[in-house]
Amino acid sequence: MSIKTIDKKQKIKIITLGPKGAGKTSLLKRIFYDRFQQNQMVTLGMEYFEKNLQINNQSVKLECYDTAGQEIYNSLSKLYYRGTHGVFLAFDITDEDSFKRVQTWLKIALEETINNTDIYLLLIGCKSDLEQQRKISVDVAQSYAQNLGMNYIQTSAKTSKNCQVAFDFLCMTCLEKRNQRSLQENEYVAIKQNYSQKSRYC
Ligand SMILES: Nc1nc2c(ncn2[C@@H]2O[C@H](COP(=O)(O)OP(=O)(O)O)[C@@H](O)[C@H]2O)c(=O)[nH]1
Ligand SMILES: [Mg+2]
Repeated sequence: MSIKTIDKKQKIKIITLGPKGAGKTSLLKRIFYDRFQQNQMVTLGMEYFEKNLQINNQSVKLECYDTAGQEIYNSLSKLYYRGTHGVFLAFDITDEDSFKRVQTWLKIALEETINNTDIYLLLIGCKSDLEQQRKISVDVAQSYAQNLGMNYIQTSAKTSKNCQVAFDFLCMTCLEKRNQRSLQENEYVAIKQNYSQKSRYC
């Protein structure tokens, strides 16, 4: 009889959140297809990206969903958030309004996910190549992120700077969180089993 190895592929779901024009779709297109369009079309309908990765010897299927137009109405279906492990929370560093609106987005996301602490949010300052037009300083964005327990990374989909770094960081953190949780669950089962074994001898 042969023993089959079952490849238990972990699934990680990542979504983008943030105001229209922040640079969300461009960031994902750079990460997944290594390309950039100066006049990126407004996303219509949900866009889906997928990648199979090997992280720390673990097979991971990464599923990424991009908001598409709905951000205009600040309302996304609960389905969009369901099962999410990681979020690219994006704003445009050259636009003050974009930074204000990303804060509203965060509030909505926290309400929708009922403060699910398993979800990891990464704040992204997009368009870092436009340094001359910068309106939001690194300090302001970083301290906003820090106060809320998030990390902050600046990216440029145009030059590709930090796009892969942000992606790797988000994936690694999500996987670590997932592994920690399953470890805790296993420990809980082990304690429960141990307890019920002991109680039989009482
Ligand atoms: N210079 C520059 N422009 C960008 C960058 N990322 C996005 N854009 C432009 O900003 C606009 C909005 O980008 P898009 O990805 O559609 O934003 P979304 O609505 O958040 O998905 C498009 O015209 C993009 O070409 C970037 O890193 N640098
Ligand atoms: Mg878009």
